[in-house]
Amino acid sequence: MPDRYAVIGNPIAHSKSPAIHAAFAEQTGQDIHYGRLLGALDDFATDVRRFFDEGGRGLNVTVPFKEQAWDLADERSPRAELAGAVNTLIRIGDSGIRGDNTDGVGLIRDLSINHGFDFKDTSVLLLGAGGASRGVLLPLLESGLGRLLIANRTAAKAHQLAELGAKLGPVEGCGLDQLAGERFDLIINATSAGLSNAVPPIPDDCLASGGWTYDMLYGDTPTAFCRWGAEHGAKRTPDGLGMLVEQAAESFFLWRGIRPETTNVIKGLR
Ligand code: SKM
Repeated sequence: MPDRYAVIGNPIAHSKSPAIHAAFAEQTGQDIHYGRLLGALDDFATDVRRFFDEGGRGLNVTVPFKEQAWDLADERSPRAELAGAVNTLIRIGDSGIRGDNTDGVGLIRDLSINHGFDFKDTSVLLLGAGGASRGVLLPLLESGLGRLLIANRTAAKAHQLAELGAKLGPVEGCGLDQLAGERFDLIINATSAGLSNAVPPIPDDCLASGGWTYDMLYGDTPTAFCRWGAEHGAKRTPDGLGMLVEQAAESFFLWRGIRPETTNVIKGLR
């Protein structure tokens, strides 16, 4: 019998995780089955406990359950602790569950290894102060960047998130309307504006010459924020598909102790 894993979310039909992990399993010769679970909006914890009670070995957790998964975990990694959200659950011992968050490391690996972005001493703008931003805060602060500015429509939320990271690295918060005169080497979109094909309202000239944009969202065609980058002279404009594959690779590593190859898996999803 293969070891069982799954991704749990609501909705879940769109998830590419089963295809990604099937590719990892085939490539590394691991005997696993990775499925999709539609979590009950009012009873996520029961679904998770049932999965593990029935012998499941690990879960990826996606929207809207990452904060509930954080609560449910018996122990958590430092990066999950700061993220306030968990996207990877791992069975420990006979009945324990460990929570981790692989989204941030996925972002950093995609940008630095797959695309060749050098974070050292760069000035980075992170758009949005919700769960997606919080989830990547610690790995961003550990990337070697010179300055991180979190900008959000409600400035107070950006300040709160910046305060969480302030002991760990050079981070500040501000309102989206306070960016005039600023220039960034990298602008990361962690808002969900793109889901309605919109772009956060930022100044036309806030990308430094040779600067990059990165959209955590992905799509079959360039996302609204990738198009914004291209129209504003960005040198490169990756979307979040590589991040999705890299966070999956990190989860696979946590579960199986093997780091899968990702380049061909990303290509296969395009
Ligand atoms: O954090 C990831 C999660 O592990 C899986 C996922 C998906 O399957 O769409 C998306 C992200 O939330």
